[in-house]
Amino acid sequence: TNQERTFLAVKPDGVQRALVGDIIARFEKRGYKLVGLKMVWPTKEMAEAHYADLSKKPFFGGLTSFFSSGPIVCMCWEGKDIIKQGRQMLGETQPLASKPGSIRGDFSIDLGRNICHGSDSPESAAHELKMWFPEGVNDWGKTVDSWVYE
Ligand code: YYY
Ligand code: MG
Repeated sequence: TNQERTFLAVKPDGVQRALVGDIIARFEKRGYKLVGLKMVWPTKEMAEAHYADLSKKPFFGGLTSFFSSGPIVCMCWEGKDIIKQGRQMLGETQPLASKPGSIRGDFSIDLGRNICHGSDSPESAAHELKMWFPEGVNDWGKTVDSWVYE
């Protein structure tokens, strides 16, 4: 099946702007299962590890300072195609390219303040979940799944 898990996070700007509940509600209402949730204030080192693949980019310093500027909300969501669907629900990296109805399209204007993070592949999801949820997540059975999946 395409049942899988992804790492999604509300970045410091989304926390400051009180968008945590709205963002969680979107995934919850869509039918996905929340299996991990916690608030973490990343150190600069954690931000640099999280965005390690972008370390050569000119915006890396600003990005990692921003990402460690306040607490983030770390989530693990589970469900069919959640990695791709999660990216779709986030919107494009560029707010200008993000359609209304997506999180970035509804709430953001500038690239460096685009509210949310989502794993972009099965490999990055596994890597990011290991990094942010080393303690593991919760394997619980969601009883409405037979009304979400055919
Ligand atoms: O995965 P996603 O967040 O959509 O984009 P990435 O290409 O992984 O970049 C991570 C993060 O870096 C992006 O959300 C905003 C920021 N950023 C930037 O500030 N300037 C760029 N030219 C590209 C990305
Ligand atoms: Mg990315």
